[in-house]
Amino acid sequence: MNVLSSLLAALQSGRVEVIDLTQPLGPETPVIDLPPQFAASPGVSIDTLSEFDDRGPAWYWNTIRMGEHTGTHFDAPIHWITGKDLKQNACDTIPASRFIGPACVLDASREAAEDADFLVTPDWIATWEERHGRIATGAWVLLRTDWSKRTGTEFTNADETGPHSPGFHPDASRFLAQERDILGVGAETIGTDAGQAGGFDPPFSNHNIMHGAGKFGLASLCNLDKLPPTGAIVIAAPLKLVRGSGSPLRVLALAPV
Ligand code: 23J
Ligand code: MN
Repeated sequence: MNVLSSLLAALQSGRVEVIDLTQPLGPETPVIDLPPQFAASPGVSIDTLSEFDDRGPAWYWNTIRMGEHTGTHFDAPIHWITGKDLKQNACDTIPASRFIGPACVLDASREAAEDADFLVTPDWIATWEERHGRIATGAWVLLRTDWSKRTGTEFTNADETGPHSPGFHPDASRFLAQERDILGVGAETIGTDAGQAGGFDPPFSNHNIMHGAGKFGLASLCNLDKLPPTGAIVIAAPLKLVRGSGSPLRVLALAPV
């Protein structure tokens, strides 16, 4: 059997399962809360064009309106000033082969439960690699924090000092972007940066460093607790928006059962 017929047989017999890493997308979807001097991301709005009525007697359909960076979404390098002049940096120009890669799942759920501002460091990644092997070529590096199990104010987790959610220390973003050959990083939080990263050097360090290196981001993922540390494959293909800086998308993992 060739590799694709083997894969199909494994999917159909249940030896490989499809895990949906995507949150529902609708008017209730939370959006990033930036400081008031910056443009706000609008929430999702959905308006019905017709629903088996005068406007369309046999069909139901809606219009959708939202920011590119809403819900479970993809960040392209063109999103950030550091990646704005790179080649093939937008949703419509990134080669489709770069949307699929092996998943490395970094489980920081225990640390994030103890400290909402927990940051992955290069040392912490070294410990992960001692246990699970070197981060694979072309990997999607997914940070499990169980943040997707939170809702409402627990998810945003803001106080008078701003949002508090886990993420990557700037040195960890640099390590992953420069010392490993990855597609990008994914997080369960509203964006790929830690809640407090607006005050890091550089601000929003993960965006700054990853996108400057031509790497991608995946935000608001879920079900990372259902993935093995290594061995799954992730498919994360954004809409082919012309000059798109990002896009909501369906993120799927293929995992051995
Ligand atoms: C704009 C400014 C800052 C951030 C973001 C967007 C995101 O997190 C995003 O969705 O890319 S941190
Ligand atoms: Mn984004």
